[in-house]
Amino acid sequence: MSKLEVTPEHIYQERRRFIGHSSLWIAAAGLGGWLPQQVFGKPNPAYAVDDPSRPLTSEKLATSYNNFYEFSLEKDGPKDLVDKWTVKSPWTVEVTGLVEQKKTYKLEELMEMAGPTEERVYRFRCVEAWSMVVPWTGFELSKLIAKLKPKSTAKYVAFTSHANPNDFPNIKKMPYYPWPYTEGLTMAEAQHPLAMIATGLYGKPLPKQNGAPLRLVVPWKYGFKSIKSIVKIEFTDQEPKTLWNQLAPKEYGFYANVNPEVDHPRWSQATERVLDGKIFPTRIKTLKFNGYEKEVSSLYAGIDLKKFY
Ligand SMILES: Nc1nc2c(c(=O)[nH]1)N[C@H]1C(S)=C(S)[C@@H](COP(=O)(O)O)O[C@H]1N2
Ligand SMILES: [Mo]
Repeated sequence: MSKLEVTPEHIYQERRRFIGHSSLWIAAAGLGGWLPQQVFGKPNPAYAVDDPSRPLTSEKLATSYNNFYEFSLEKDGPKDLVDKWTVKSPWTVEVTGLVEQKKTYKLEELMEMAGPTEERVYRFRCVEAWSMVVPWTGFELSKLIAKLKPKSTAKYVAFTSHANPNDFPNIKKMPYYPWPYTEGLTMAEAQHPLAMIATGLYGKPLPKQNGAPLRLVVPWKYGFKSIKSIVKIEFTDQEPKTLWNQLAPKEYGFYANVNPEVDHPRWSQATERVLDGKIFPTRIKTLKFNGYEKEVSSLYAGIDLKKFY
């Protein structure tokens, strides 16, 4: 990747403004009531990354360097392999478990319940020690949870990804993985205002390789918590099993909070490689809770983060 492929923030902002006022808006409006809302969610200035050492990642890199193991273990695999997958419309999400509004919902219905979408620029840090800064469009998970009315006995929220082997080729190639991809959060984490369901990226509908049509984004945790292409949300009183924890429990815990002081058994987490397309990527210091310490540390008061990694 050359430096030219990196979109400086102001160019991206210009483009966003242009899209906002152009005929594209009218074209998108014809595709269904919910689409303009999700694509053009207004930037929320309260969630910006104002740090010159962490510029916005180029859209090209964020949509071509992916972890989506159902397609491929290679970073550049998913973006091509997704072509054969037609995202089902309407997309449905089963809401089940310890919750009053148990039902299989159309994505449009969930979006209606959660209210208008907005755009937030978040830091995103993979457990493999690379990181990006990208604008997600979506809604606060807490807003949806409030409408779904979990029972007081619910302690966790479990998420499951789509797992049709005809859509996701690597499921057939690696049948010994505990598919479907699963993840989970405590109720307090899921209700934290930073936890987001994303339906868009860079002002466009979420690309398939980034987890279309909806994914979780939990910016203070390692990227693997941000599960893609969600088909099921379950409220439960048991700590949910997660794919990575089942595969390698000593390496990938349930909490997975970004923490420069707790190394992965096989590598340091003190620094990270900026996804900038350079042959020698910029290395920066990793921030506790990925820079969201002020916002989230109270969730973990008194908890030994080395033990609950
Ligand atoms: N279903 C599913 N969700 C997933 C993954 C995956 O392989 N399958 N990879 C995770 C990991 S390890 C990371 S770092 C992020 C990557 O998201 P991105 O490709 O949009 O950057 O997705 C997470 N969500
Ligand atoms: Mo990751």
